[in-house]
Amino acid sequence: MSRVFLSIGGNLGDRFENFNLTLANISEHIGIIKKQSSIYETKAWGKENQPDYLNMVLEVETIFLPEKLLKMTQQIEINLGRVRYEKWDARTIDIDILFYDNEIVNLDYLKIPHPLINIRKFVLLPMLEIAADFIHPVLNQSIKNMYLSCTDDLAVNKLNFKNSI
Ligand code: PH2
Ligand code: MG
Ligand code: MG
Repeated sequence: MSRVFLSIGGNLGDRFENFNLTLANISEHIGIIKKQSSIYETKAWGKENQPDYLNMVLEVETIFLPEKLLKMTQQIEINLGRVRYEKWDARTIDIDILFYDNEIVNLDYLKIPHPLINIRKFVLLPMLEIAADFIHPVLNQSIKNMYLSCTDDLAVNKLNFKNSI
């Protein structure tokens, strides 16, 4: 069994329903959800003039190896109606592999840890809630330290119905 952290994000369609369906798909096809953060409403990062996102982070126990896990997350994105146009465009759902145990993967199409974790508050804040002491295997810093030194100033607001989905 491997311990993975997944970031879920989406800003198109019925965002809450898309999160519900994504969590159900992850439980059914990928593994046991051990922890889930609250849902956060966040300003679009990297590209302006988009609807606000919902974001959350999950800790999942899975038997799948990284490349297979990527395929499964991509299939769930497709099931949820995701269409890819350009980088950082609005989307119904995005599932990113943040960490896979302490492993480092450096393929063209898959980088683990996700390369942008330390500059995105919409990832660090939800992850801080469920795994503050987890150490980034490349940067050798805890989530808490990365959060405290992160200069991203886009709003990340916790919604007040923790774990209602
Ligand atoms: N994902 C992106 C680009 N920008 N901004 C927010 N707030 N949340 C996201 O999940 C997100 C983003 C590319 O994956
Ligand atoms: Mg992403
Ligand atoms: Mg992605």
